Amino acid sequence: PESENILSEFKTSAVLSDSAREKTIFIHGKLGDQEAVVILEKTPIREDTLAELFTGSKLKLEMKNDIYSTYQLLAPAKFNEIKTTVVCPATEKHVKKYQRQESSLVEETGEDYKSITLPYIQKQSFSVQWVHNILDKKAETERIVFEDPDPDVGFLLLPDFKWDQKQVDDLYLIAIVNQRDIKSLRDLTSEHLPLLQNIFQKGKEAILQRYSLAASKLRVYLHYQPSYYHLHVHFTKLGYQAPGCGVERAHLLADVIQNLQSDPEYYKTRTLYFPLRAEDGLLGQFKEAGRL
Ligand code: M7G
Repeated sequence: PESENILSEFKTSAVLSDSAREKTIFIHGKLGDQEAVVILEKTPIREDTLAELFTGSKLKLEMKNDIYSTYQLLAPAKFNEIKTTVVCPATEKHVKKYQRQESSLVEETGEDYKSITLPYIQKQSFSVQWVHNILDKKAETERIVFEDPDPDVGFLLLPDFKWDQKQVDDLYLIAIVNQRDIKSLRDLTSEHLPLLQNIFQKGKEAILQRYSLAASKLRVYLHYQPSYYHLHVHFTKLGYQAPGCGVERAHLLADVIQNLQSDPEYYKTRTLYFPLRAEDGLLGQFKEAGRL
């Protein structure tokens, strides 16, 4: 556990977005001479710590009226933790990813994918170095929840970095496939059914074992477009609205499997719909091609 505070050197240049309801703030700034994005998030209040919270805190009365009263609860330091994510050095693309922006829905035919999207993502997408570090056991090794080492159908299951693993209510894991050349949903054909079925089956079993959460409580899906073009599957708790996970980008793994069973080329040929943010370079490419 690192205790040095790199953030004491942080110089804020702009608030990219914030939400009082989600209790988050996304900040762009500098750490030394490097660009950085810092994300702060107040963590949920956990039922299993309530007794400790109530006995260990001080109450400061704010107002009282009839049967109503409001207080400020002065809780011990450990209850005031703020989950903090630092991206440094951050690219221009990271800054844009976290900026509040208007979105437009794009219609991408199989042809559009080949002529517009693919050339763009081949030169413009986020590095997947962090994914390779996980597969090569150079990072997050102690966080691995389940591993199937098979080179074709194997994958690694581990907590998404959005989840602090303190409570199951906001459970969020990702399964990263061992194969390195599957970029996204668009690359999937019926050949990949054994891989997808393996992830679905073993991922659910591993989550039941580790977190006692039944398969019927899970939302298992892929994003299209993803941010990172190395195939991965999201496992979240049903009912948890993970930030940045709008319905338009999500494709349920169960549906993906069925679609490939009925048409081996389903994801190569179908028109797919997804939102792109105003500043996303890919949106510019669709506009330039007269597809928007
Ligand atoms: P995505 O659908 O490609 O992008 O999912 P999104 O972020 O637009 O949803 C990638 C997932 O990987 C997201 O849920 C991220 O929170 C997660 N993720 C990203 N990074 C850089 C890391 C990381 O370094 N470690 C872990 N464990 N998860 C990450």
